[in-house]
Amino acid sequence: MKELKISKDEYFYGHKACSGCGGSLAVRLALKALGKNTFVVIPAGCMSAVGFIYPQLCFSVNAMISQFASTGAMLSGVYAGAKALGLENFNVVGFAGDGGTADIGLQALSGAIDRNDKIIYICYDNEAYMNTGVQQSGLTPYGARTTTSPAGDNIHGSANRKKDMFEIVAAHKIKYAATASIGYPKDFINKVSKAKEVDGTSYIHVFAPCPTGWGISTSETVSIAKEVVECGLWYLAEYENGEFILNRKIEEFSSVKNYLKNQGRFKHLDESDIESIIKERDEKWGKTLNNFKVNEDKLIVLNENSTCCDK
Ligand SMILES: Cc1ncc(C[n+]2csc(CCOP(=O)(O)OP(=O)(O)O)c2C)c(N)n1
Ligand code: SF4
Ligand SMILES: [Mg+2]
Repeated sequence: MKELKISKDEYFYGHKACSGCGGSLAVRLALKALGKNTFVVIPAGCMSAVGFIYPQLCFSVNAMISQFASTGAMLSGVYAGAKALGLENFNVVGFAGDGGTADIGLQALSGAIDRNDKIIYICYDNEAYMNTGVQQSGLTPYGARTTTSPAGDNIHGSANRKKDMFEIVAAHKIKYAATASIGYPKDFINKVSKAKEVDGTSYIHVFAPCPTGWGISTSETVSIAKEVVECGLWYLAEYENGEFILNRKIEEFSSVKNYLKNQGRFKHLDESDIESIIKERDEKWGKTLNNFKVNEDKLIVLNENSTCCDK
């Protein structure tokens, strides 16, 4: 049984995120894994809006806001600057939303992976542009209602399919990439700890529900982030040394319908919409995920016996 030690130190607290915000939990947990010698870059989006309210900066590590499109470029710049100052043993991490990653920030991320500086890029995926009022992004799933993909008699929410961001990043032959979910916090922390040791660029894509934009109760964030993995619409995986590894193989999926119908953004979906989502899930698992090597050993979530202090 693996034992995971989670630091009691807090590096992101007093922020103004909505109750139950999955993105803020992702930032908090990742910083526990990275520790105090960390530089944080956050582009325009919810995490910068809720974390940098003068005079109540909510980071106890160095943190700065980048332009919306530039997280990858700024991470490289911060890394170069710290090196030029002669610093050693530091982490440089970016936390960008799904819009900031899969849409407007994609080229900067791609360039950063090419440069292969020792930086960590974390995409907290709440599946829409939340900070500006829930607009559809390239990572909004099929059928989700947003303010730019409304639901009515003729249109049933987003007609687009979620981009395979993890695979897009892996196609760059990055040193280390992983998917995670805040429903599996130990797995997520473990992956961030692993990224910290990578001698080059790493990328973690963490599923992070948003009660405000999704129409769920604030107490359901973690259970929904778990359910999405159990029903097969999200997956826990790694890409390392050119190999794909699945960290959680689902023998029997839980109900996709239950997952969708618990969320206001999917309430309008009819049976044929749900069938189409299930078909797409089965194709993804059939063509891609079932071909990944399986190593559930790396998934520290099934045993809950962890310690809560790194002293
Ligand atoms: C160049 C530019 N275009 C648009 C905006 C407006 N803007 C600020 S935050 C944001 C949404 C960010 O969405 P996402 O990256 O998914 O993060 P979230 O707000 O969901 O956390 C937008 C469109 C901006 N700040 N800069
Ligand atoms: S709108 Fe969503 S992502 Fe933004 S702070 Fe609130 S819960 Fe978090
Ligand atoms: Mg978003």
